[in-house]
Amino acid sequence: MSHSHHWAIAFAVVFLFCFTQKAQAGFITFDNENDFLSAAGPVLVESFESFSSIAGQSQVRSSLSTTNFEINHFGGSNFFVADEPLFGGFATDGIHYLEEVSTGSPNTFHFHSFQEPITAFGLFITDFGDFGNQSVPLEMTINDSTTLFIANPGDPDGSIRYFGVIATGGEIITDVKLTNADALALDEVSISAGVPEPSGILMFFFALVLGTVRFSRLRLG
Ligand SMILES: [Ca+2]
Ligand SMILES: [Ca+2]
Repeated sequence: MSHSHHWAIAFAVVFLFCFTQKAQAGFITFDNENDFLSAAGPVLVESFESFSSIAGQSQVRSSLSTTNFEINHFGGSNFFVADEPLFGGFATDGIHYLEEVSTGSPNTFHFHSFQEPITAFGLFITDFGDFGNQSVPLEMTINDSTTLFIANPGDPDGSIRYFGVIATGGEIITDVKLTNADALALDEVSISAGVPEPSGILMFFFALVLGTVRFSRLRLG
């Protein structure tokens, strides 16, 4: 196969990939922190270490104002800043994290009022899916218009998972709602830093294309 054919394959893959991503409403999801961070580029991380906690769950909140965004909570009995592992929830960085007090149908963390438009949002979720209404999935709704499925209940007590979303094609993220019907915990909320450049995500796709071409050579060459 000639070199021109290899380039034809590469361009076809890029074209099909871009086309497919547009069809998916401009959002790509990740369940691996390293993959998310590689594609997102520079991020700001909120680990909740600077927020005071009171041992146990005596300081219940319905909102929290962080440096770069606001959090509101509705459903269930809101949340608190925990400073020790409780009920299966735990910090993934430092010792502080956010812990929902009780189950609800649904329970929602609402992230909004980002200081600048963002294109990437990711976080660690612990202790999802071991309790509460087992018919309600874990979902993330972006800009009140696109709902992304994360997982069905059924994870064991003390489980950990990562979820990240990156906007493509000029989309921005202004509003994020994380909904479930369990009492989950979260930590390390990462958002893209500053006005994004497409280079990070393009390099991620370019690596995929190179992998495809190399595979073709091995198979056909
Ligand atoms: Ca933390
Ligand atoms: Ca739970």
